[in-house]
Amino acid sequence: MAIILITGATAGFGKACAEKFAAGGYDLIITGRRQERLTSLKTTLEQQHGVKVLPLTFDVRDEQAVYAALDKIPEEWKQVSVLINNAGLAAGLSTIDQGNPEDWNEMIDTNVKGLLYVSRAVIPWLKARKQGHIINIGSIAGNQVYAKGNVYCASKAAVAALSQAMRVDLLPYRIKVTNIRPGAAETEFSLVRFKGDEDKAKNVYTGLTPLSAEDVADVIYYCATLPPHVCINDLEITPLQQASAYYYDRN
Ligand code: NDP
Ligand code: 8X3
Repeated sequence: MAIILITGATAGFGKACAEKFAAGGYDLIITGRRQERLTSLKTTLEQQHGVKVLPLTFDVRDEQAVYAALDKIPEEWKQVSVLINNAGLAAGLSTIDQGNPEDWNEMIDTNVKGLLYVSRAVIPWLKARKQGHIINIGSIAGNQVYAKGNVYCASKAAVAALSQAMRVDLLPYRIKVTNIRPGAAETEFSLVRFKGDEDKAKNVYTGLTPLSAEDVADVIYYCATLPPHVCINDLEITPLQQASAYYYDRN
């Protein structure tokens, strides 16, 4: 059975993807920084679905830690079919002159450089087999900049550009590349953005039925299970009440 590697599987989209692919019978490599969550998810998914799950704990911003963790896994685990580059975050929401450079670094280091490091480690495995699929989790914010989103939006614009670049560079190897661009989805995303402020996080979804992590995982699963000759290059998904990054129809 094929192996799916998911970064950021301790919460949100990544965890929902792990559950969805495990239910489909796929073996999984799940990664994140919160080891206890990975261990608990491994136990649950192995018991519920009879699949094999390899948890790897590392920070995607740490280039050497990424390579050390991925290079040392047993050869049979390197037969990855799908890499889901999902680990990411928004930190803060401020005008461009007021933003905290530490937040900027965290977003660029995670959303852009972390995605590059993981891809650099995994692409040789896909190339060797002349098959595979890289699914990058971008955002609607990568195409449409909203007020105070500046650096987060820029990081996701970079994910869009890198997705196109991967698609072109990996074309001779018949490796699929998909950029998924979700709109508002209620996960731990806003809690992280507002540094644990639950009221601010809840307020993002007021008057709105947002996407759930499971909605997004369903779409990712669809993209990953199409026939071998079909590739979705780019896909935007929003709640019905969100027409763009800035137009909402709230109750
Ligand atoms: P969550 O906060 O629920 O999950 C984020 C995941 O990323 C966690 O598993 C976290 O694991 C992991 N992660 C974050 N930083 C690092 C790091 N430095 N190293 C390793 N893992 C890391 O958010 P979502 O599920 O919503 O977000 C997933 C992706 O989707 C992100 O790229 C986000 O930008 C994007 N997105 C989210 C949208 C939304 O509205 N929710 C919409 C569009 C895109 P841990 O903390 O354990 O390391
Ligand atoms: C997350 C979606 O629009 O809140 O990428 O930035 S948005």
